[in-house]
Amino acid sequence: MSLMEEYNPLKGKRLEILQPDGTLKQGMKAPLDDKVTFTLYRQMLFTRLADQRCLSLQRQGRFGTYAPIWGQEACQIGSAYLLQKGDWVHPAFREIGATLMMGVPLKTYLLYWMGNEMGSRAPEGINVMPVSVPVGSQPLHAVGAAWAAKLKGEKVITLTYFGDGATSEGDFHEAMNFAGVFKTATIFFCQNNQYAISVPRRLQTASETIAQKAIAYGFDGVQVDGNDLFAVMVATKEAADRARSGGGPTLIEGVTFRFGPHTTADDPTKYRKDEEIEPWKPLDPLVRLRLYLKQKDLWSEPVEQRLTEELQKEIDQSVKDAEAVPVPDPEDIFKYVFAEMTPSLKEQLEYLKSTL
Ligand SMILES: Cc1ncc(C[n+]2csc(CCOP(=O)(O)OP(=O)(O)O)c2C)c(N)n1
Repeated sequence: MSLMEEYNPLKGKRLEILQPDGTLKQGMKAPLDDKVTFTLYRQMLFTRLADQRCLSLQRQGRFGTYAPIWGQEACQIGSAYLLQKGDWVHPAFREIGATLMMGVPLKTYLLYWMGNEMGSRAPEGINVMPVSVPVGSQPLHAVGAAWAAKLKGEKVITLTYFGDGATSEGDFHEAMNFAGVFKTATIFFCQNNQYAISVPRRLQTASETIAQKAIAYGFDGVQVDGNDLFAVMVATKEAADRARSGGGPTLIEGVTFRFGPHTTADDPTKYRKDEEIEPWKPLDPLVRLRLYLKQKDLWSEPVEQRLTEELQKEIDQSVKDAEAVPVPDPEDIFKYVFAEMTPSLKEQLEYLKSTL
């Protein structure tokens, strides 16, 4: 029986492998050897530390705004790790983990949030689309790109990330429908972090799971513990194998929790009580991986300290490099919309110039 059959969302089952105490669920195997597990733990820690730095850069006025990943590292690192050269990531706006995992330099990612459009350009050969702020728009792009690749006979997968809130957008349903009909090689990764700004998951949809929405579109969906790196990887591997072999799309719902604010412009204390956050703390994706690695003598406090120092240095350098890039000309914001500026854009540009 395939994983997707066994974990058909209508059976009410959620794929879990690595338990919060760091042990494997009975009968389950780790999908990775210890060396790679450690490397991915390091990547998750890098992401968390970089995320914390982004928050503090915003608080110091050195960033415009920022949408923190805090808590969702396993969803992104476990899934992006499984992509191959030539595959594409279509992110929303919270995807620092997947973006860095794909090989985009941290400096580039920082530039985007510093307001420099050069931050939207991944280096040649690293296929990460720019941040997509309009909620739910990027699944359509991912399906279109996968369909184009299919028509060209290329075995390319597109992996798109979005939140639980995005599943209420028409775009999401159009993308799912199109992907099902044309059997595109798309992995839809919903990070169900329980909230769309202040709207809780229970007010988002009457479906019991988000994963089950795939069934209506004629393909498989699976719900996984999104704080469990191993479960995310096993589900993504099956989805990727299926997509690559022409079997079409898959919807993965990673059940997780956003520990931080929606963005730096949000105050979650207005809609979320501490009692709600507490039960999620022991489920933290980094904590359980640490416990797992500790049992194997691969993690200890001194190891964590050494790693942290090493990674903080890398982050310091990236911040320095990003801040050394000249601030873009405000006129640039008018330049990339049309080949030739429309009269109203010209008018707005003149107005902006008069105020500078
Ligand atoms: C089309 C559109 N509507 C509204 C917004 C404002 N907005 C930004 S993020 C967000 C919530 C998104 O929630 P979800 O999809 O669950 O992702 P999360 O932020 O939790 O990662 C909203 C409503 C937007 N950016 N785009």
